[in-house]
Amino acid sequence: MDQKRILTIQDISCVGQCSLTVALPILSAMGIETAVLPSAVLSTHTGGFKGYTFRDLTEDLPAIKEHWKKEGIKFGAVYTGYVTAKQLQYILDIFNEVTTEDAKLIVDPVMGDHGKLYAGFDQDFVESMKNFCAKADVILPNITECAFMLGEEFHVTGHTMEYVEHVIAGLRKIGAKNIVMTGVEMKEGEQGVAIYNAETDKISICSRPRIPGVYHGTGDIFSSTFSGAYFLGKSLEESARIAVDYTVAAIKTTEGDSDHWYGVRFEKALPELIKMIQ
Ligand code: PXL
Repeated sequence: MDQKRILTIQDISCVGQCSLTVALPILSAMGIETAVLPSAVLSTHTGGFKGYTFRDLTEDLPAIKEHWKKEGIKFGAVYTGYVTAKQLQYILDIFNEVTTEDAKLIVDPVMGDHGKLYAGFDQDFVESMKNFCAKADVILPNITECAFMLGEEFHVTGHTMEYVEHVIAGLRKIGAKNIVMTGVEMKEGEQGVAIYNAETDKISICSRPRIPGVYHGTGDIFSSTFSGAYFLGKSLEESARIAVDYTVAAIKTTEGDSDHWYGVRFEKALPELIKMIQ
């Protein structure tokens, strides 16, 4: 069986343009066969809607893995997003038992943004996620998630090179290998990512002019695009650059559209993504 497929594990927020409803179309547009494992099903995401439903699918994970094993199904990479603490061990079992030998584990440690943890996440989860990140080939935390994993205060801006180096050193101490930190603002009016390449032991920065406003779900757009480009064999730095450029293109589709507060119209920018990876 052709095993060149990626597995992404995160929730389905039925409405809200985040997690699986973003990852699947992005990876598909990049020409990648994508298998999905929903960690939970929510009526909407938790970032601004009230009274959402939440169906936890944790106990389905082991049986799903057993079925894939029986069928001889394997994955060339696993990319994880919004998951629960108990699922982390099940996900490691999946990674150990149903992936090809050279498979990569790409972890977006989804748990917070803008200096706060998302609803339902606590310090215990942060500790579990730190252990999980140590098993990953690449981690994709935003600056809030970095601060929580280091047990430090969150800085909105003023991310000097010394600060970036300090955070990367802290994450490496936890056991992280390759790191792409998002939401880095080193220069006034710019925003981007800091990339630590474990092979070359070098840090590089990729930034673009900052688009004012708060745009929900852009972390998932970034991580999905990064995972796709990396799975296609592009370098860490090139994958991060493509992901930055597509995220910016996706934000531009929704710039100034206050009616569309819950996500960005990334679908409109998919033709640009297809061109970017050619
Ligand atoms: O975008 C991250 C995310 C994923 N899934 C759910 C969320 C969020 C952020 O709020 O609520 C359910």
